Amino acid sequence: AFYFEEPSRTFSEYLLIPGYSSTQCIPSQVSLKTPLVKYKKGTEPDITINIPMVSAIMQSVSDDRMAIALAQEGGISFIYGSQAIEKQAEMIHKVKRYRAGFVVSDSNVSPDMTLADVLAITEETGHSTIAVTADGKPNGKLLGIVTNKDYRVSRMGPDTKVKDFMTTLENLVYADESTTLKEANDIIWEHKINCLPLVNRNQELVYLVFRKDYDTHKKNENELIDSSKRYMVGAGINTRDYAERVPALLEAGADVLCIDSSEGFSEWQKITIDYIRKNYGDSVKVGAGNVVDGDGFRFLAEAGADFVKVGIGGGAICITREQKGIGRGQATALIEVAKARDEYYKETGVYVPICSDGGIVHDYHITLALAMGADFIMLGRYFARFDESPTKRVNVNGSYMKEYWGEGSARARNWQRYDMGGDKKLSFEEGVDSFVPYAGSLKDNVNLTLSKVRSTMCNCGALTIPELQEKAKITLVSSTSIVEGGAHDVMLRDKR
Ligand code: MZP
Repeated sequence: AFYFEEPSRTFSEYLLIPGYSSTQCIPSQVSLKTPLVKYKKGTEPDITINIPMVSAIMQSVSDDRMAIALAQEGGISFIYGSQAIEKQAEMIHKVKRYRAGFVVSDSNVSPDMTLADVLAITEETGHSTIAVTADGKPNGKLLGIVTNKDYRVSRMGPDTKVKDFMTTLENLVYADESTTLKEANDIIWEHKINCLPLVNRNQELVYLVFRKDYDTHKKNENELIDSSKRYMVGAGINTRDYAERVPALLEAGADVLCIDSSEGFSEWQKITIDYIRKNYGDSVKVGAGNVVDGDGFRFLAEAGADFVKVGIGGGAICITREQKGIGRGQATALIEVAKARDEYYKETGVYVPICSDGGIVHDYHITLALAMGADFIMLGRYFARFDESPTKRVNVNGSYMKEYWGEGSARARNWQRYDMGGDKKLSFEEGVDSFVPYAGSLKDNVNLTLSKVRSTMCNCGALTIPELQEKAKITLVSSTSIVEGGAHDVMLRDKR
């Protein structure tokens, strides 16, 4: 056997030593922008994120609601793959059709549908107005609109065709992409309508602007309606059903994929990446992992991964180390993989970002992970605590908690994540089912966390993540000094 000479260590065993900070080095000047996918020296990555935080590929963490909330803060979610392909694709689709600024609807009807069908759609979506496009498809040629109010007062029966009923284009007011939100609102009020269709030069429907939504977005009233941006979203895939799952996720609009596996140094991952490269070339971005050493990194980088995820056994809900005896302290794994990433860059001119996945307990662990070489961090427990996570909030002994369970638990049964080419089942558990303390909204928490990260970066004299990686001075701490790091030798007035 090969023996590593040093024990493997985790984040809590390290601290950062402050460096010189100039008067220019203030938190508001810090940029946390970071690459998500690989790029060649001298070029820009195709995808970057504005904050180095991504949410874990887990049932109890990343659904469409989480994805929208995190994208609004500048990060990205990877929607969990341990669900039916259609369901995962629908979540992706929901994120992609959501727009900042105004709520939009792309549920259209064709002129040949009946009024009963329209009423059902308005009830399901909660929108009182529906656009009628030539073939009923979103982004089709706009022919008119129909409202449920009109239908209710009409004497026409439910079988009446929309084409005999709709407000036709000649009588319709609409906006184009040069209309500002304020102008859109004025038109809505002037014409006493609920909804304003937005069309492009070819009179194809771009989306619908609703009156009620304006009020909540008054701050941006001079923004153009076509600047309402679509959010980015990622999706987990596995090494079994990729030939069916990948096309469906891409069709739904996924911006980036990630092979979700507890152990990524395997031929299965190469086969999956080969499939993507053969069918889509480099246009489809796919991350791979997880690995915990330089050999694993190089294997996945050479296989064509767009980023590589690092971490085995450090997740809050993970019992892989206990069950199988594999894994590595997260800090050591990260330091070694970062070294391999830098060597690979020197050799090939290709920078493959690395993601530190799991094991973040305190906010400063994020700063340490970045300083140790991570380009971005994947978090599960952290995000599971928020309103936006998909799980129930429950009262446990008088405290609010959110449910949080591992993908390798009997509850998630994500056997593909642990698949070694055997039976299609989870043979034994590698994760637990648990509660985490409820912590409120994602926005408040992420802002607080990142204010700490920015502040520490300034203490280290760094205004960007690469600068932090270059300048950081990191020290190991003894177990006695770890005790010294918390409040000690005092009696706390408030229980924390
Ligand atoms: P944490 O942020 O909760 O500490 O860790 C989240 C990470 O744990 C996930 O991104 C994933 O890599 C890993 N995970 C998810 N489920 C399990 C499990 O059931 C697990 N063992 O280890």
